[in-house]
Amino acid sequence: HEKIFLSDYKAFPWKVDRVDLTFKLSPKATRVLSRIAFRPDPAAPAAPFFLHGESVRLISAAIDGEPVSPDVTDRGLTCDVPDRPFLWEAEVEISPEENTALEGLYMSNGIFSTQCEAEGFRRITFYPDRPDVLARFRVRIESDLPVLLSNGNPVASGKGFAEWDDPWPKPAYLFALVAGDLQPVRDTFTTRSGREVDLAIWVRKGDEHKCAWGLESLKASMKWDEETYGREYQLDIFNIVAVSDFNAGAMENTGLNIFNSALVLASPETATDAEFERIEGVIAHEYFHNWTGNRVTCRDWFQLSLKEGLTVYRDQQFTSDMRSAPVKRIEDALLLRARQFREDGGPLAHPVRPESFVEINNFYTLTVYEKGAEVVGMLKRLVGDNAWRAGCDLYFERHDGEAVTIEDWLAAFADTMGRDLEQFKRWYSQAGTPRLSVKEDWDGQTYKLTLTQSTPPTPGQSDKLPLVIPVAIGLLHPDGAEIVGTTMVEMSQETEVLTYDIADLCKRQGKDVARPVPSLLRGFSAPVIVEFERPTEENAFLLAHDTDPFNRWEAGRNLSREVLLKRAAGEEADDAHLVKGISSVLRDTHLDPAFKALVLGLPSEDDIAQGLHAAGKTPDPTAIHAAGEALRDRIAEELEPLLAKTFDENQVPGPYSPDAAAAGKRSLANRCLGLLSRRDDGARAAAQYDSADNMTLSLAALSALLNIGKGDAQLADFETKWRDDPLVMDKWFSLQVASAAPEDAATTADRLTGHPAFNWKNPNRFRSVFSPLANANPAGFHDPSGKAYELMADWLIRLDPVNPSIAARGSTAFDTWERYDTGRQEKMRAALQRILDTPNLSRDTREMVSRILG
Ligand code: B3K
Ligand code: ZN
Repeated sequence: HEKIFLSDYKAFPWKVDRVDLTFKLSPKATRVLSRIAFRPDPAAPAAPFFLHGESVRLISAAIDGEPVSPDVTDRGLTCDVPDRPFLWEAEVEISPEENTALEGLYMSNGIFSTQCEAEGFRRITFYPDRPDVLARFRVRIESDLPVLLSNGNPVASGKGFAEWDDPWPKPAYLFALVAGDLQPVRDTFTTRSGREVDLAIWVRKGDEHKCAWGLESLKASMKWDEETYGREYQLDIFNIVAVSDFNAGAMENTGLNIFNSALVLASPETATDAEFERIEGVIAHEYFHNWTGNRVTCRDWFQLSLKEGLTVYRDQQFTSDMRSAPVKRIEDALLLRARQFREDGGPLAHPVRPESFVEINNFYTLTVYEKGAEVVGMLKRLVGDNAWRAGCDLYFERHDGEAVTIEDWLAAFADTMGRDLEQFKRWYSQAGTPRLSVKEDWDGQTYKLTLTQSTPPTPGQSDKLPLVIPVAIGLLHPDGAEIVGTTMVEMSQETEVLTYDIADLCKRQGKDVARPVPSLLRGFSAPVIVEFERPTEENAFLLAHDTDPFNRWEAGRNLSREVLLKRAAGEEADDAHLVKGISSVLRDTHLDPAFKALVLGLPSEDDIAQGLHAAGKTPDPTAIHAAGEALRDRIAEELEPLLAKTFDENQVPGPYSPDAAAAGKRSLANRCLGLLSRRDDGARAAAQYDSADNMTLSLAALSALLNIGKGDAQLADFETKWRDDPLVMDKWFSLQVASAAPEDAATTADRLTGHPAFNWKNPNRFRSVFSPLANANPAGFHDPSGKAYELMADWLIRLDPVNPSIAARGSTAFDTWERYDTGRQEKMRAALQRILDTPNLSRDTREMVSRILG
């Protein structure tokens, strides 16, 4: 399997003027006829004529009407072509029904559907399947199915056929086709220039009542992009299709987004608040790609973060605006630290713009997406709001209709600002999570902060250079007031010293001169780890007084983290400050319930393992789990009356609404419920389960019960009630694995794979068991027996030939093996080796497992 390098990029030697495709759909033998107008591109370096093609059977090919016999391999074809514009025609056969990899054209539940990003179009027909080849597509679909959709505008239809024309040149990865018995749920949106756009979400019969939220979210996104970025939608139609077998979350094909049904369908009875928020965010994300990704696309797949990091950043901004900005920032930091820091600190670490890959699907990572979004956010903080908008405008204006690079993106800002961004660009090329160590000096008058940055070595990158890091800092007086408001320090050297004349500042503000308390990296202004030893009292002080909501939450987090890190390492830890801090937060009537709920959440077990490993200790997942359980018991015991009061006060009366205020209250009440169940034997949870009229309440109640070893009756009831709703059943599977006792986790997962509804070829269902095993139950995954490792390896080996990209993704469960004790290490390595030794292992999984093993 060959490695592809960024440095080897060469333009395609032909331009494509038009693509005409005819699909004669049939589950086992679909015929695809292509007519492609090629024209030599004198600006590109000459190379043999090569078209990608995989799992496609060539029936015939012709150039300008004359039959030709190309050389076909399992990766594509080469052919002698004339040195002038010519028409390429080919007929191929593909089998959507046998396509279990779910890339290219495949069948899901009787629906023909496509997924072409990144390299799926080559499974449909022979084509220069690369993002820098843009063309106008016209598509004819022949089939007896009632609904036949593709990109762009419908231009003709009749009995057994439909034709679509997409006037916007696009790369093949944005091609889409859907055919099936689907129902539309329709709406309209009027753009700011007064054009009416027809919107529709297409679903299977019976799911129509789950589309309202998706449509609301779509209209809100279209409006937001006009107001915030001045970006209007250009086509007359915007279609979304829900499909039940889908590898990713969703796909931004021009005018025809295709969604994993889990990320578009929602009703109060079947989806939780968190899912409503996620759906809103993903609908927005895919819509925002219309400008950042589709109209301005990537030159090659190494530039993936150009569209993904930027679009994630935009969807984060959207959610901040629709909901609560501080809460969203905390949620994003939680995800980044839990998943991206883990990736960046292990064998899979890679830069936001990788330099090589074997299988591009393996690079749709937390680093490309989430760290990429952080880099975009830092750029905005560095250039300021006005230059940000001006730079974005310039980027769109310059590059609309083009396939560009991260250099082009940065140039738009460099040119707007007249500022050099070369050093900033290192964020795209340097892997690893930077450390920012902070030292203080106080002489009674002057306060000095010394900031030192360093980035640890990562695979293939031993030496790191200093980055440009925006560090937002504030200083508090011990009386609780701020003496220096938030200041953005632009760090670019390895070490920076900041000096504050505190005596003068205090005098001018009429305060006693006193050593200040620093509030560092406010708003999580950069994706770095701050290394700063703070006395417990100071964290308690910041939890009570910091004016920056992120750091207020962070201070509480530091308190619980300190307790858990110590106890998980077998040391004593006093939790009095933590308990008192939580109690004050819960009593504070000015705080948002959603924020309180986040303060009540303890750091995840993986977060503690990460922290112990970083401190040079060997994490014991069993001990980490026990420490967390004991701390929850303690908090519940110490604060029972307050938790009960908070629970009662945050009940939301009336019909369900997914808005941020109501969701925040439910989130806080449900956190309280989880803790209270440890005291009331599940009485409140059982009552909530019985009376719940929405999924947020029933699922939280069920989870609270399972977590205290109860809930069998409710679990059975839930199954009976929802057995015909696969999206709800996914939650039923997940919850059991997530809340199993560590020693039972593997057995529970194993038993569930024997359930008649465990359809392992469906990605959502496969993940409903194996993702919580790998991510939500670390003590279970790392149970010293090694049973979970074995089970995971067995299933990845089984899944690999069927769906390599999901199997490869699943192998990241093992990417922390280096952290653990020899016993666990050996068992994990053995499981990985067994996967690697499997005959005919896919390119996807082979690349991942080899990188994990190092
Ligand atoms: N661009 C798609 C992801 C496709 C995944 C391909 N393996 C969804 C998104 O990020 O918007
Ligand atoms: Zn995206």
